[in-house]
Amino acid sequence: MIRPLDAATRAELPHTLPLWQLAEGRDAITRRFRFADFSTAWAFMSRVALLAEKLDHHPEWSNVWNRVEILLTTHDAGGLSERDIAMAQAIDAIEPPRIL
Ligand code: H2B
Repeated sequence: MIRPLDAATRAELPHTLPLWQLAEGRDAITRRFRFADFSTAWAFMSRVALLAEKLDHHPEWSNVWNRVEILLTTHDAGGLSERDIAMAQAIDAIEPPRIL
């Protein structure tokens, strides 16, 4: 079992992860990405997949052609945990080519 985020860390989320939003109706964060085309979106997803395996933390996500939507939450914690912050920061650090 992983501990859920404490209240102070949660309150700081807009500053810690300014590119992510709180999900509606879930204790989760989301970010939407848009790329030049499907191939670029898929290349990005491949990198996220490798990160997920490395960090042992897996996104809920979807892809429609050049768009990718990622939702992060920690199933073992029943909501947000430090693992989601670490994963979001790792995703944010992926180099371009990415968002248009
Ligand atoms: N990913 C996410 N998002 N939440 C988890 O609780 C989680 C995971 N748990 N990836 C990991 C894998 C766990 O199931 C394995 C056994 O470490």
